[in-house]
Formats: sequence, C-alpha cells, structure tokens
Amino acid sequence: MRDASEALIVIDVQNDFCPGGALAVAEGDAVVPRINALMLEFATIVLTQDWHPVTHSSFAINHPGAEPFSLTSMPYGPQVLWPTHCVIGTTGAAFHPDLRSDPAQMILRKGFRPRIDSYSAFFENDRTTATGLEGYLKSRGVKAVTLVGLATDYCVAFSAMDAARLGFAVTVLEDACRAIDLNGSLAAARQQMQAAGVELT
Ligand code: VGL
Ligand code: ZN
Repeated sequence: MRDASEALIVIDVQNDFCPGGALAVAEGDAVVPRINALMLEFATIVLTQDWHPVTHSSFAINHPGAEPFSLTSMPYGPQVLWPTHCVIGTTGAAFHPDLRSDPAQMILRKGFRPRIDSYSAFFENDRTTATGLEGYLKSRGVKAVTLVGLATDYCVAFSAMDAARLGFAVTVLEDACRAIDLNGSLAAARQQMQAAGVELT
C-alpha cells in the first residue's frame, strides 16, 4: 500500500465516455479493470464525474446551427462543442457499472455551471475558477498524484497540467487512460503534459 500522501485521481469513468455512450471514447471501458486493481494500492482516492446541466454551453445543441466537435469562442477562450453528454442525474453521467467506487473517499463533480466547461478536476476552463480539489488534497497532506481515466487528451491532460502547476508530483498512467483524439489532440496533449513536467508512464 502506498503512503496516504500519494493520491489516485480517477477521471470521468462514466457511461457516456464508454462504448455505446453519448461521447464514447474508443475502448473507454477497457480502463476499468486496471483502475479497480490500482485502487487496491492507494489509500487516498478521488473519483471525478463530468456533471452538466442540460443547458450547458459546451453542448452543440445549445448553439443553433453548430455541429458537434466544431470549435466556438467563449469569453474564456476556444471551446469544442460536444454532443450532449453526462447530463446531471442520467445513466450516461453514472460511473461505469463495473468501476469500484467504494474505495474512494471523495467524489468530485465538475462542469455544473451552465456557462463554463471544466475539463480539469482543479480549475474550470477559465483556468481560475477553482473546484476545491487543490485545498482538499493539500489539507490532507497529498504531495503526489497519479491520474487515470477518460479522456487522456481532455480531462486527464488538463487535470495533470493543473496539478503540476499547483506543485504536485504528477504521473499519468497512459495504459489506464483512453483518448478522444480529435484533430491530433492526443499528440498535442502528450507534448504539453511532458513540457509541464508530468511523468507519462
Ligand atoms: C471530457 C469532453 C467533454 C473528458 C468531458 O472527460 O475528457 N471531454 N467533457
Ligand atoms: Zn463534458
């Protein structure tokens, strides 16, 4: 068992990001057995859930004429418009049924403000609105975080880069992650994570 100062952060292993879901990531469900096994190693475990109101501004359907996966401009910068996914309270927003959630002490929901998306578990997409996870981890003495889950190139990468910026030692276990890979986003995210000092293994 690892020291409690090392946290496992499991990003968005939800039905909508798994095959058959609204924003399915190829092989998204393949990470579940690996993550369940990893949870046995960690004393500090956080699960995150993408958690959007149906009116969310990241949904293409809320931008008349816009296609899913197109890019728009928000007050905080560029934003991909997604298919409607992870709507609060729906089955799509629930964890994959085989993901063990009992070992987690904290379940963090993000993306619930209608006008701003939140890829990262630490800050919303304006890079300044905090989710509170930094304070939770630091006040519990966490120094190092290991990130796994979905999707490598969005929520995992944004969380990893924020964690590095906040002074945590950060590892992303790539074989316990899967990517959306939209227009080269996976290669770009890997490069940006490495430049931020994130260890990819
Ligand atoms: C995610 C796109 C939109 C993710 C969430 O979990 O990576 N990607 N919302
Ligand atoms: Zn989302």
